[in-house]
Amino acid sequence: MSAVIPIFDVEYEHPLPGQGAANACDTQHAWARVPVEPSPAEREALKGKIRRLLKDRNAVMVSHYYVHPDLQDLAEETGGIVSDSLEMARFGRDHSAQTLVVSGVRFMGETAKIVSPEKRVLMPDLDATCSLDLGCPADEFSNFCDQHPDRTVVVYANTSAAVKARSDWLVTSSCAVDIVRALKDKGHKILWAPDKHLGTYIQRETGADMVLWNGSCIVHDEFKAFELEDLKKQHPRAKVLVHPESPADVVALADAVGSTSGILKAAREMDAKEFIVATDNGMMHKLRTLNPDKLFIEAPTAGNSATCKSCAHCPWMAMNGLAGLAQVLESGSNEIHVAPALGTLPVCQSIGCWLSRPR
Ligand code: CIZ
Repeated sequence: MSAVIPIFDVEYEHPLPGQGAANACDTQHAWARVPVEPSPAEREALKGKIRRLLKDRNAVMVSHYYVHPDLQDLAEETGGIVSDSLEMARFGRDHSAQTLVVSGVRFMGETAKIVSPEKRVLMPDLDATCSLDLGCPADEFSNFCDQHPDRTVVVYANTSAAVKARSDWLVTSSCAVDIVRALKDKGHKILWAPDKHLGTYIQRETGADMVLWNGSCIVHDEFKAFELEDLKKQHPRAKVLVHPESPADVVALADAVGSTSGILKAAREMDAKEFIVATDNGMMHKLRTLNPDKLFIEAPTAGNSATCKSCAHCPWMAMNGLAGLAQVLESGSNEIHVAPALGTLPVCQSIGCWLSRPR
């Protein structure tokens, strides 16, 4: 008999219609079903089955840094990759396997499919979503763009295929600052979506004229500056690594601000033995395995006397499990489809980033 999978209520912020750039939001509810941890024996059996099925099905695992350590280790051990969404898509495109099994959230599967339209892209759970994607519905976003026809539309990868298709440029946090700076130097005014904190950070770094969609990531939005200052006092030698989806007062306390790959690089290169890390705690696995001589501490997500909501881990990333992975490999179910009209983003490799179609 299969175990009952608990369903969690997840709150996220949704900009009120017509007010994408203003501060008005309402709180909406979504859900996540997070598989129970298998027993050690079940875990080994599932891993063995997945290894065998990957070979039988000519498939490769592509996992994000935020998913369960088992799915990260298994991806690497079987010739796949653990990385950010940009590298996941590129790796999938360049690999000879005809089936990609993407462990992450839905926009990552869609992006992999857009970049590799001829391949089959499967995901352990197609309902694994993202608050940035949910908080930026395509029709509302399109209206917002229509209100700003003079602006170049730059969107973050954490969006649906339909929102991507409405954009001029598509970026990840690893290249957003460079792309917006280059656009600003060419005289463009920017419409940015959906993450307001990342948008604020890019605006400060580049000085570009930007209007921002008012979305946020439920994980990064929860990091707390006051408590982080306290933690820094307890670890005076620790360097603080912050993802730019975090609030500006948290970013202001950082020794290094970076995307997931930027945080990994900073941890490797900085001359320190202790780090406080403000990003999804799924990253800790890679940080710790690559830097066994260094100490990594999670940045605080709960205020004084308040409890955390996401507790630094995305509930939708947590929907990826070994059982789901084995099941989709066996059955070929949970395939990602992107409507052909939405899936035509060309990939610009010369500057190492994604660009969308010229207008
Ligand atoms: O693009 C990604 O993988 C995400 C969600 C974050 C990052 O910083 O890499």
